[in-house]
Order: sequence, then C-alpha cells, then structure tokens
Amino acid sequence: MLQFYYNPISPNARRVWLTLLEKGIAFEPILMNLDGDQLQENFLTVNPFHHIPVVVDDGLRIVESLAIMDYLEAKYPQPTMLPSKPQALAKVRMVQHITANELFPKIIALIYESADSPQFIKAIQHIDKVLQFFTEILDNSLYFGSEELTLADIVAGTAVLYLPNLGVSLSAYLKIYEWSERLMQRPVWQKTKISPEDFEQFKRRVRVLVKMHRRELVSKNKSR
Ligand SMILES: N[C@@H](CCC(=O)N[C@@H](CS)C(=O)NCC(=O)O)C(=O)O
Repeated sequence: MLQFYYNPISPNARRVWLTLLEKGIAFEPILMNLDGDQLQENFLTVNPFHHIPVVVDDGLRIVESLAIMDYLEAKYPQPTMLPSKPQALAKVRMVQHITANELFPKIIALIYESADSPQFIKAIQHIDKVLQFFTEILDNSLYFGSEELTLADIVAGTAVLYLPNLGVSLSAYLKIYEWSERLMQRPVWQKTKISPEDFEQFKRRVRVLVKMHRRELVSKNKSR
C-alpha cells in the first residue's frame, strides 16, 4: 500500500493529504513529528533533504509535494484534478507556483516577523497583490481553471485558509472568500480542518525552523 510520511500541521504535507483523500486513494499514514523525526538516520535515507511530505508507492520514493500531486493525478486519474485545455492548465500551474513562491514565504513572514517591522508590512502588501491576482484568475469559475476541484485549489486552499488566522481578512476579496467557503464545505476539508491548538503548534514550529534555517545559512556563508 502507498506509504505517506506526513504531519497534519505541515502545509506541504496537507496538499498531498487532501489530494489522497479527495481522490479516495488508500494509504498507510506515517506520522512524523517535526521536532527531530525528520533528522533521524532512517528518515534521511527516505528524504536526504529532511522534509515531509514523502510518498513511497510501488517501490518508488517521491519527494516534493507538487511532484507527488502530479504522480497521484497520473496514476489515479479519477476524479480528474488537472484540466487538459491549455488555458485552464496554465491557470492551475500559475496558482500552484504563485502559492509556493509568492504567497507561502509571506505567510512565514507574518508568523516570524514582528507586526511593526518593515518585513511584516511588505508581506501584507505582497499578500494583497497575490489575492487580487487570484481573484482575476478565478474569475467566475467555481474553482481555479475548472468547475470542479483542481490541484491548484488544494495548493492555494491550504495556504489561503491560514490567512484569517493570521489577521488577513478575506472579506475584501469577495470571490476568494466565496471560494474558500466552498472549499470548507467539502467533507474532506471539514474532516482535516486544522484546530486552533494545531495552528498555534504550526506557528511555534515555523519559528523554530526559520531560526534553524537562518543559522544554517550564516554558517554556510562563513565557511565560503
Ligand atoms: N518544497 C518542499 C518543501 C517541504 C517542506 O519544507 N516541508 C516542511 C514541513 S511543511 C518540513 O518538512 N520541514 C522540516 C525541516 O525543514 O527540517 C515540498 O513542497 O514538499
């Protein structure tokens, strides 16, 4: 059976978790505590970059959430979550990459930086730009690039749904607000909804990991 290394508070793992559940794929969950399990020798042989999610299926080990989602879509095509028409496919890919490259780093900034810092204010402005762009892409469709749920909705949904908990209201972005409500009505999203306690735990973990990565960067630069 497909093995899935994850933690429910990890947004990257949540993308894959929701894809597995939405597609009804049977899997063996392997819970990883991100306070050290990911650095254990036995996990480093699974993912040398010490990240979740990881999927092992039919003898193939797959890392990187977006690559895993593509694998799941190709191997388990029903229900289809990747449109084939060029324009729709472009919308899906844009939303996935904008979430990973533009939105998510700013969510981390909202958690890590103090509310009166220039970095925090810049993060809020950048998130506004992303939400306006998403409004344009969504247009009058129910989901990104489709009238049915796509991989883009899963990737953007796991990030955008965190925003109200971080003080960014979606009410100024009506179409995005309605889309987020639509997602939350889906049984799988209800079932995996993050609790306030888990969200606090996620924020604590982010602060620790950002500190750790910054320290690693400083020591790398010193050794150059
Ligand atoms: N680009 C990777 C990022 C994975 C990632 O950063 N995972 C975090 C949890 S959300 C993690 O495992 N962090 C543990 C660590 O960095 O040691 C993906 O999309 O899968």
